Amino acid sequence: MQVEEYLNDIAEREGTVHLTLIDPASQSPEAAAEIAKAAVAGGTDAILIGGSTGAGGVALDQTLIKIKEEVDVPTILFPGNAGGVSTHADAIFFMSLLNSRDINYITTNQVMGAPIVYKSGIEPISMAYIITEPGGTVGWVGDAKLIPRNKPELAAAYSLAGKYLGMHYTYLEAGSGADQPITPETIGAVKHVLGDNKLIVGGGIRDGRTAKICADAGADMIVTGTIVEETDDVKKKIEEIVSAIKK
Ligand code: 1GP
Repeated sequence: MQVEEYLNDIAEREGTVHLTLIDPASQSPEAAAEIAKAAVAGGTDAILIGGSTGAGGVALDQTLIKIKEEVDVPTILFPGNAGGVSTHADAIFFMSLLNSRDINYITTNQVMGAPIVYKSGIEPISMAYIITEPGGTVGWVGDAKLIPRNKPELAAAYSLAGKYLGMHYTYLEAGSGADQPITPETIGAVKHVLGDNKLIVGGGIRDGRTAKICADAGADMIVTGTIVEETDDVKKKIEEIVSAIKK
């Protein structure tokens, strides 16, 4: 089954998808594979692989190879730039940072990466990427004109533009390690205009309660990354979040 269909099917049947983000720059490929294995045991639906800095090249390829030896769920690239493409993944979030001030993050990296994706046969999943305050490293690197936390209508307008441009998914990002996730008001306003188009929410989600607030507000998919790097028990932590967001 295609990865996009796999994710959409889970969103329909189980209410919400859980995605575990692993940054290849944060640990060895072997350690990343152990995290992925524990996250899958905890109920995560797919592994996202990417990061804003140092997340390409040999580290990315080796991390994917080791993860695929340990888990059967799809591996999806979440690239910070064209260097975040690897032929070892199953799919790629083929994304444009809609609120960047830098054309490199809106179209140029996509132009550089597209021929590699075409030749590799990995599945592109078109996605609008929108960063809100506080934005973190990805907001700085991507030169995003951060959407204020109290301006849901701006996030909704960006999301609608992405939908009208034909993007299937919308990713609302608060930045990895954000002190607070996207507000329920913003999530609700965006989901309202997206309708059946899928909404991914990430950044600053650290527990089941917060994940459930985001899911109840309208998120179809929840991404967590920092918690798997910080916790001593990845399986238990992912179980806590997955059990809070699934029907
Ligand atoms: C970052 O949204 C993801 O791109 C995940 O954020 O690391 O805060 O879970 P966290």
